[in-house]
Amino acid sequence: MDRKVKYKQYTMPTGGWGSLKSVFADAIQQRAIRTAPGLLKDHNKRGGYMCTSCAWAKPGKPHLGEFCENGAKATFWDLTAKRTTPEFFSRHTVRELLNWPDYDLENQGRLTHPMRYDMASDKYVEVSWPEAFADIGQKLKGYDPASVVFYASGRASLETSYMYQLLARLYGNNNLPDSSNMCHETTSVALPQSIGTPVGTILLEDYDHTDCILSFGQNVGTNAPRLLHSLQEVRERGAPVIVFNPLKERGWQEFVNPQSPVQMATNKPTQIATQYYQVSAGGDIAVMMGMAKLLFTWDDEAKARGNSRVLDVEFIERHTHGFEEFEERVRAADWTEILQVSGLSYASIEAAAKTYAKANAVIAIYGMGLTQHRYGVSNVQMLINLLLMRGNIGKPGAGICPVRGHSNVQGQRTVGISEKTKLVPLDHLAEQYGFEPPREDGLNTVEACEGIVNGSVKAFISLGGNFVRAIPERELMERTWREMDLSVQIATKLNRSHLVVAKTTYILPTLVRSEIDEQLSGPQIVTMEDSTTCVHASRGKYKPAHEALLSEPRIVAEIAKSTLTPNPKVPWEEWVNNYALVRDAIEATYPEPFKDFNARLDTPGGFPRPVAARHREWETETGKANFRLPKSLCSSFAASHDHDILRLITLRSNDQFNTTVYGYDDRLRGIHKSRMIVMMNTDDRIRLGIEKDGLARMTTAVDDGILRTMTDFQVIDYDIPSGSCAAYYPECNALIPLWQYAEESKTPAAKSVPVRVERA
Ligand SMILES: Nc1nc2c(c(=O)[nH]1)N[C@H]1C(S)=C(S)[C@@H](COP(=O)(O)OP(=O)(O)OC[C@H]3O[C@@H](n4cnc5c(=O)[nH]c(N)nc54)[C@H](O)[C@@H]3O)O[C@H]1N2
Ligand SMILES: Nc1nc2c(c(=O)[nH]1)N[C@H]1C(S)=C(S)[C@@H](COP(=O)(O)OP(=O)(O)OC[C@H]3O[C@@H](n4cnc5c(=O)[nH]c(N)nc54)[C@H](O)[C@@H]3O)O[C@H]1N2
Ligand SMILES: [Mo]
Repeated sequence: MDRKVKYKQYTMPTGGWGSLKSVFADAIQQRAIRTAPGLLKDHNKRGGYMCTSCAWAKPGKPHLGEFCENGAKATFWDLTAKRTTPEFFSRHTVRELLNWPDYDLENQGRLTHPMRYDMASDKYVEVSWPEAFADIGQKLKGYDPASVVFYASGRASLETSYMYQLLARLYGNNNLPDSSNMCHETTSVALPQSIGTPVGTILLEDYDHTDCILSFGQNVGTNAPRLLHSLQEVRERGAPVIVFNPLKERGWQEFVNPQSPVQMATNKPTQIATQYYQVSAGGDIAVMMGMAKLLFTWDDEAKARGNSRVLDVEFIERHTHGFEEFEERVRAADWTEILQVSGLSYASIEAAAKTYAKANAVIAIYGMGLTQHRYGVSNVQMLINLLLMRGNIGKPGAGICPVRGHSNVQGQRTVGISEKTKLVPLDHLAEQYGFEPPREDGLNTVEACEGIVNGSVKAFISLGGNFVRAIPERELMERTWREMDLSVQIATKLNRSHLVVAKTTYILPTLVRSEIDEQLSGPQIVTMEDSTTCVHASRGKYKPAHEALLSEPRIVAEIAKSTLTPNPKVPWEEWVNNYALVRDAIEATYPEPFKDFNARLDTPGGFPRPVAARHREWETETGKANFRLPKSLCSSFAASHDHDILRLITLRSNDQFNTTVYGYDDRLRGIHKSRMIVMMNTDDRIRLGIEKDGLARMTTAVDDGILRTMTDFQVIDYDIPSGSCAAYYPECNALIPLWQYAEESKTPAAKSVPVRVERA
């Protein structure tokens, strides 16, 4: 191992000077100040561009600097002065580049020219755009449509995404997996069954009215730092914040707002969590079951004494379905099991339930800690049950708040990027464009992987992302990926998915959102939808990294034109000349959510899409909000009686955006200089015979005939519940079996991989 890890618990608040220092270091390293003068002043502002990092809401009245440390980093890496040119590719074979770490690949900077892999020299060579499109079109024409996958990572705009889904459907399939399949797909399955909407119900202003926050499995300081602005205000009003997370994440503990001169001068942090509980990985259903049990007990007592009820009886009666079965299940649940699975004490669960029961309007926030488990759907539905018990949906200051990932991942689903046909208005598309769309469901991420493994997927088009690195089962996937016929990678920076080549592989470089996108009708606007369903316009401000770059809509349109028989109703060329026409087309397909789309582009704070559950209208089969029974008390794989098998959580450091690794420091967790670490409970480490600061090997503890093992992890004694351990994504993806995913949603269960950890 070349880098010896340094670990020292971080005691500074999130934000504050630590954050500013890190932003400056990054700006200098990427030399972005030179390429983008006035950097960040237009960030997330009306008339400016929307951040390319996370999907958190953008307020109607932005702060002077409406960005966070990680949004700034993402922007510097987009606007870097560094370039990955044809000359770079002529100097390095793909075999050589395959040995480079993710950090070094992306740190070469922006891709500048379309490139095609040349097997004879094992290098990428420059190709002209027309030649690339002609060849891709030619090849696509030759395949059975069922054997082609159109993947999207959640960054592309609503305009590009709409064009892309139409391309797939005109081509003849619904094979439109996207990054959300690995992420909040669990949400998209769980919420419609419970409350009849696939998205969260809160708007940013609900944070002004809430009087309690519940947080499960989300790391705010790293993955949605601007949400801390709202949380800080909630805390300043004195409302409690209850956090459940196996790790003591700094962002949920203390925050110094870099926007506040007083706080910066005094360095006096706002305490965020008022109660913090280190639940075991996979223990959340048990926690919520315990809380629900207590609510019933206290409600019984209130009823007996003639006091006001703990349950919102009127809401339950009028708005919900399935309450009796739920009540029965909760009353029957066994405390011993609840405490064992959750890893928490009775007193802790009781204290959390007490705070919850006192509040009139509660927002429940959650992230990958709930969605990426075998029973992730039950995790989310149990959280909804808890909210429903006290009428915490559809009133000001209350609701469910899934914190989405990529900046337009939610929006891509809204405009038709979905493998599930029931979510797409196919009849409408058929009429609008005069064609018969394919009616069978397409492949999601896991099914696309299965298709690659069994050879039925021949071609893979990737609209952004780093699929090979983001998916589970690395070894098998990389091996079988090479058997594919065609891989087309629309990208901004070099990553491993470009280096694991198919028989024919193209890299097609594109603009980033903060760059000026000049087309025939002038500079273009694109749009995206945030985590709270608000749609924002984004205008690029900076000169493109290279004149050879094409925009994403242009690339999608050119692939379409070279592949499909011309259809006069689909004006690819006019759309690219003027994206406002694509927005008109989106409005025609989705008249209600996108009414007056072009006229509403600059609504301060974005314009919200309608969500019926916000008004207590339930678009479910029962016409009510449904209490749903959890499949198990433990959301992870069957509780093992073998104490030597730990549950591995694979998560993000503070220095990465998914597979884009910005550096080797995870400042907020105090981990520096290496990502090859495993955070362990000291008792577990000693029991397993691993010395302090020693090296460990991790092996997946499943019995399916495949050996998945990785070595050279440096062990860190960390404050994490016994039985759980944590290490970084994407390094650990080699340990995750492809078949280990959430039931119903097929989201890979990246938060509870059963592993044996041994001395290396
Ligand atoms: N800077 C930055 N921002 C990002 C990203 C990034 O990589 N970098 N990625 C974006 C994307 S695509 C997404 S999806 C989001 C992801 O943002 P998050 O949802 O925050 O995802 P993770 O970093 O994977 O961390 C999940 C958290 O869940 C906790 N956890 C793990 N298992 C459990 C469990 O069983 N129960 C509970 N209660 N907690 C658990 C972990 O300790 C961790 O704090 O962030 C987005 N924003
Ligand atoms: N073990 C484990 N695995 C996980 C997760 C986990 O928590 N644990 N999280 C999962 C989650 S939540 C997600 S969302 C996926 C992420 O999966 P992906 O979305 O596929 O991966 P990213 O790392 O976000 O993709 C980064 C690449 O996107 C390209 N790119 C960046 N910006 C643009 C752009 O504007 N346009 C285009 N065309 N390309 C661009 C760059 O070339 C960059 O290299 O990973 C999943 N995998
Ligand atoms: Mo994600």
